[in-house]
Amino acid sequence: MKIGIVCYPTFGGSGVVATELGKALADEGHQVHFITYSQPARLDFFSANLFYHEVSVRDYPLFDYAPYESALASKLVDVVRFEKLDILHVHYAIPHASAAFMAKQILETYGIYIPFVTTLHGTDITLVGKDPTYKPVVTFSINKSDGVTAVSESLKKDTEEHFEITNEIKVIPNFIDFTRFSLKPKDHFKKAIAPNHERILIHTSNFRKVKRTSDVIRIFQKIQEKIPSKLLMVGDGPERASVEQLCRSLGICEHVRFLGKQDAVEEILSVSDLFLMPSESESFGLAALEAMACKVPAITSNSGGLPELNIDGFSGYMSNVGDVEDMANKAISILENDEVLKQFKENAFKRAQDFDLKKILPEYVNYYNKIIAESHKLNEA
Ligand code: GMT
Repeated sequence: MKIGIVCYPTFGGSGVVATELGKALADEGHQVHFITYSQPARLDFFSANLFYHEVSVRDYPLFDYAPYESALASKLVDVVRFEKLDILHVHYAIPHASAAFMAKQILETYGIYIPFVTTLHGTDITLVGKDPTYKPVVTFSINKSDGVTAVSESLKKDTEEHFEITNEIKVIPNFIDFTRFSLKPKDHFKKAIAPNHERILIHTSNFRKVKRTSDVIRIFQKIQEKIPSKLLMVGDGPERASVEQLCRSLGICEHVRFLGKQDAVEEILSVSDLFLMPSESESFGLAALEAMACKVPAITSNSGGLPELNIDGFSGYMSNVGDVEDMANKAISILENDEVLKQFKENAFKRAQDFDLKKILPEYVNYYNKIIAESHKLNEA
């Protein structure tokens, strides 16, 4: 199959899923074309089946806002025509689904009929998409997609609740590649972080408000009062400065390290004992799955799709959003006993295996085949 993938090429979850999916499809022999405005963060190697087409937006003094959506649609038309793609798969509805729809319409004028699949990731629905600024376009482009997938049942439900959806939404959960995410021997790094065998807690995110990063610090402070521990804060974003300020005012800076954006997250996860994700909303929680794959249990909120990933009392624990006290107590109950911690680590790994790339990839391939077959039927009629 020849597949075009559109995504945000950044460290965000949707871009990571899109890139990992494309890489896995290419490994299976499919030809995969990434169409984005810059090289995706995890696409930094050569593969015979992987192609990258950059969308460049021409600036002009008239434009206060450069028309990225038009540039993307034009690029899609070009790539589909000349690379003879079978299907387009766009990740994150805004503005990728509407650009794909426009490209599809233009391509029909050339006698080319290409179906497109839209994958909803979370904030494209729960935060940005349902804002009146974008809602009519998001609703329209979801309904006009030839296939729609959501990364959790919760996101599917949210979408159906907040938009007038006439299309069937298929849930295909996010996945993990165990060849990359697994426990790595990094004892020297562990010693450097926790020289006195302190427990190591970790949070990875884009430090947006929705991640409640200040809750991470407050949970850690409570844990630290009971159990000698260190906190690794991985990632960067708008909340970083205020979170650092909070550490200073709580007087816990010496126990917290801000590592910024990191490529080899799996190595940092490998030295960690517990993952903290107190998010306000989380359609799936890919970062928690990455942690679990490296045998790191997770303390998460129970919002959005997190209950579909984290099994309360098994792979970690869940609490209500904002219940810092409860999250800290549950973390302590895991960390205070070596045997309990060991068991939770094994359980987290076991749970992560349910989302093994090898299990989820065929779901996408089968879905593409179904959508392509339906589209052929429709266009022959
Ligand atoms: O979490 C973010 O802010 C990034 C965002 C994205 O679209 O890049 O992540 C969303 O998609 C991820 C991959 O499907 C999910 O694992 C995250 O839960 C989801 N984030 C939210 O719903 C807040």
